[in-house]
Amino acid sequence: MAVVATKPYESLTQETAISLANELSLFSNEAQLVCEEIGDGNLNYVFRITDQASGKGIIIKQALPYAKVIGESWPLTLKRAKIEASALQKHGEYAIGLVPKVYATDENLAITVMEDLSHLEIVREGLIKGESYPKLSTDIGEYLALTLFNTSDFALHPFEKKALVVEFSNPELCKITEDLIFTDPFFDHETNDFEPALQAEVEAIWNNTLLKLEVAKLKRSFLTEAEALLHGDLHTGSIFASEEDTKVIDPEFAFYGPIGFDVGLFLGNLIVQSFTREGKQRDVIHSHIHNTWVTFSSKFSEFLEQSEFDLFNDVEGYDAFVLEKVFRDSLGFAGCELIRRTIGLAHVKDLDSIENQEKRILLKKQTLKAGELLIIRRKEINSIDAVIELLGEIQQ
Ligand code: SR1
Ligand code: MG
Repeated sequence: MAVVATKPYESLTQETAISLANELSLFSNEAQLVCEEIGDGNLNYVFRITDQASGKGIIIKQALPYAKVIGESWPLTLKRAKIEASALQKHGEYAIGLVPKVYATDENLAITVMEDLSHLEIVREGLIKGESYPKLSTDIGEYLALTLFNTSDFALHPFEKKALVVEFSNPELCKITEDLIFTDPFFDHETNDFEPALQAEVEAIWNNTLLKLEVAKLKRSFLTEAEALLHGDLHTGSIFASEEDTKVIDPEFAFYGPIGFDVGLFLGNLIVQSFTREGKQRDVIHSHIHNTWVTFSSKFSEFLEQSEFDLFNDVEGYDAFVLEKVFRDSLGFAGCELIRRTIGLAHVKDLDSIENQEKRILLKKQTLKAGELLIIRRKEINSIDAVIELLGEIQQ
């Protein structure tokens, strides 16, 4: 992989992105390159460069020195581009075929040049249209087990693991999560954004001291537990898929944190779909919720049994203890994700695109209720089936 240190930072344009692709010799001399900016996320530019002659493409993703969703008033470190490229490579060592290939990086320009995944679709968009992605939960369950186990103390020498903790120190992006997922939605904060019809539910959250105590515990886990190299933002907008293929993108929030955070964010985003769907369509999502946990936990426990670094892995009950902690953390983090995606700064299209106001508000209320119950009851919910039952009770 080329690591190029070229000019000082400047925002790419479609023209300069093509020049860069030529400089990197990623296309033949005969290539007829065209470029479009396709980024629809909150933070970065994404340029797709295609050779019209061969149809071959690449992606150049560039971090902006501020959060695109807010503007220049919210400055943001460019170091996140390096974190993202390094996390794609580290996770790609283990989750083979489940992350895009990185062709080049340039720290000065804050870019990652990578595989074009245009033949796939962003999972959030597909799910909203009713796609079922039959391989999604098996692939993501495996991705989670492979990346989280292999970057943890269960798989690495303590020196190697602690060096990675330093390499992936990502304070500014973590602060976004600390604020937007764990703090602001639970207080009357200016970043919050909710429909007036939810005022009573939102105020009930702000006044719920039991809920806030549990969120404080979850935030403390996020702040202090350096268990594994997380993706850090594993929602359905960070996954490309088709019927056959799944690729996890966008790990710019990567850092060493609690394993349940990645699992919980993914489950939380599936749970949103459980609310927006009905009948058999909803059953598809419930199978994905079930299968994500079953695939992740069975793989993780298989790996744990073979771990060379933890002499306690044969001790009766240890495996169950580790997985129970991850399960309960996951439920709590999923709950926080559900609440922040409904009333915080960064919403999800799954809910916001519902045109019928009555229906949209009802589903948002249900989503908030699920978030609250997952957080508060996470110590009593004993299985993934019990999570699905809880959703059913809220949906009645
Ligand atoms: C200002 S960033 C808002 C959200 O977008 C990212 O994808 C993360 O989920 C973050 O919380
Ligand atoms: Mg993102």
